[in-house]
Amino acid sequence: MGLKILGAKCALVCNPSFDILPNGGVLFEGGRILEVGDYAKLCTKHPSAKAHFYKNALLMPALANPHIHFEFAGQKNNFSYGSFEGWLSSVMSNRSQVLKKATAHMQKAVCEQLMQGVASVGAISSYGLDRPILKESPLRVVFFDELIGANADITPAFEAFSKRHALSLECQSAKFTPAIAIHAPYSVHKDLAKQVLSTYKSPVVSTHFLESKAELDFLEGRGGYFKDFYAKHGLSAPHYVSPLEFLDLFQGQKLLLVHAMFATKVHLQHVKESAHPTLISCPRSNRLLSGKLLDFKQINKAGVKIALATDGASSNANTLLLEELRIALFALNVPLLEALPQILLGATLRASHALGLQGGSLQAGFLADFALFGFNSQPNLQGVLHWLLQARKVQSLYIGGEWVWGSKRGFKAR
Ligand code: MCF
Ligand code: FE
Repeated sequence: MGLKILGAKCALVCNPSFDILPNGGVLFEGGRILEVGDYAKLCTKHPSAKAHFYKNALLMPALANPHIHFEFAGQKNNFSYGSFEGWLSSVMSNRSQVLKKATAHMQKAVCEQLMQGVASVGAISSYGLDRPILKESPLRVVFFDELIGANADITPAFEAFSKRHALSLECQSAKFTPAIAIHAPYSVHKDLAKQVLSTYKSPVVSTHFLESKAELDFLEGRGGYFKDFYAKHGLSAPHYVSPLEFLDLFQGQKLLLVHAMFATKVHLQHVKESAHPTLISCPRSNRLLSGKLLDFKQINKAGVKIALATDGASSNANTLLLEELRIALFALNVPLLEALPQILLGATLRASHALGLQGGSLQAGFLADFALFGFNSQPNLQGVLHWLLQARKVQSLYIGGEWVWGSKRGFKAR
């Protein structure tokens, strides 16, 4: 413990105005940031603090990946891509094969997050297989026990969920926050969702929403793919009168609304008025399953905050967040230099806020989770753009003020 100062050639504050500080620094203690500013000035003002300056580096709040399925980390070519319907059918037939080899792949996926500079994750857990691994990992975890169960007899699914969630609640700590995910409208009976959400308080709630046209057709009573789906799998169909009835499950909640590819202005307005949503966009997953990317312009226009995530290897090529951010930079329908802050805030400040954490920005009172990357450009927007184009690996990662990954530099007394 004790006061510490970290500094670097370029400090990316990740505040809403996207400030960039040349030779910037942070003063921190006990896992929280105390002050942010010019590194040399911080050192003069706090002579008792131990300090380290990273010369050719970029200092930023550690990244957050607010939506990832670790349990499916072993998925390589078991699931079919190109249409949501084909994907879901392949999940139904092949998921047990993928889950069999989960453990080693989950460990690797955790290391990959750290290696990318990710400190916080929103982990969607369908079975609880990832709980012990994430609990033991250095990551800051919001652990979403995911509810699935379409049958009208809700008791068995409620009891099974309660057992899993009780195990997660036992793991609660400063770095492990149990929470609830309602999988999707097509897989969760509304009475089951209501019972879970009224029985257990969750700091934030996550849900997959309108990822596909098939789901919109189903919710608007047009049949389509889901018409025969339930009978084919020996399940009963959940029923909602409209997408709005599903959204009403989350009244007053801090909500991670994942995908929302087919959400209309009316849906977005409704959820904005009834809950506190952040739309979590997973660009590669959306391209692979639904064919296209989210229309960011539309979402910005609707005034809904956006964060970015990788989703799981179940619907992606890998779970490397820096790669996801670059793809977003190339593909979004927003001018490049407007997209850059939006993307970086979407994987820091907004992602952390969506997870209910006070992190993702270099500001007093925020979590002392820092990522340092090699940086050879000028400390300005162009420099940051070139950094993102090239960034492959974090140089050092600190979580809760402690070094956890990469090269370890000693702080020196002065
Ligand atoms: O986000 C993607 C695509 N949409 C829905 N679900 C999942 C995604 N990646 C993994 N899943 C899991 C989900 O958690 O697939 C299963 C659930 O366990 C689908 S329900 C049979
Ligand atoms: Fe997902």
